[in-house]
Amino acid sequence: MSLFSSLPVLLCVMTVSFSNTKAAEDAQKTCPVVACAIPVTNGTPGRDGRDGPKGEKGEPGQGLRGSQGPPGKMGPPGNIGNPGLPGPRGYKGDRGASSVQTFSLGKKSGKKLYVTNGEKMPFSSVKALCTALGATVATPKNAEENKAIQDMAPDIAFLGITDEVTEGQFMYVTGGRLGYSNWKKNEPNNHGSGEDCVLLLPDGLWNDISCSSSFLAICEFPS
Ligand code: MAN
Ligand code: CA
Repeated sequence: MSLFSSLPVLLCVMTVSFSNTKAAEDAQKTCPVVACAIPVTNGTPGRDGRDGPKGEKGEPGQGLRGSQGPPGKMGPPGNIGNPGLPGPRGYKGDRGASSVQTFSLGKKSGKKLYVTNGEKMPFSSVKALCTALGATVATPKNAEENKAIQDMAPDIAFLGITDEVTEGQFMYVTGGRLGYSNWKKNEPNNHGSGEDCVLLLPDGLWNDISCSSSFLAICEFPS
């Protein structure tokens, strides 16, 4: 390559490399215009270079924000949680139904004490109840006791007398034949399919009745 052909290129490079205006002017004085004005036939443009590196993320846009989309689908259920703490202590419950505490004291007659819980039940239950109390079914042995039971009884009650062992032969359930009775007129009549138990009616008179029917339970304590 000759010096002549390489000079314009060199000078032009010098022209654009000056950053100082004064120096650039000086360079223009020393750089013949003709040198940079040499007609150059441009070649065809080169191919595009490769893509540069990715730029930084831009600032958020200024446009209006769109409306909120619909809710997404429900996710899967979570794991079962731990058991909770024990709850507070509950209120005290009601008193039981068939406790000795529910009996009310009856009237004393001589040495006897009569008690009732006001419940009606078959004769077998009356016997079981009085036995559980350490007592026996109320059994008047004379007119005074009969009156005492009549006065404290709030309703028709069973007496501790039956003819279950021998029909027509009434006896005390504690044993022994009757020494006192107060039958209503035409009683005992063993009505219907049979009546082996005895009721004390509100007027103090007695009537035989089925032992499976339910009437008031009255028990008696000695002494
Ligand atoms: C009537 C009379 C009584 C009998 C009762 C049975 O009152 O016949 O003798 O015990 O019925 O319900
Ligand atoms: Ca009868």
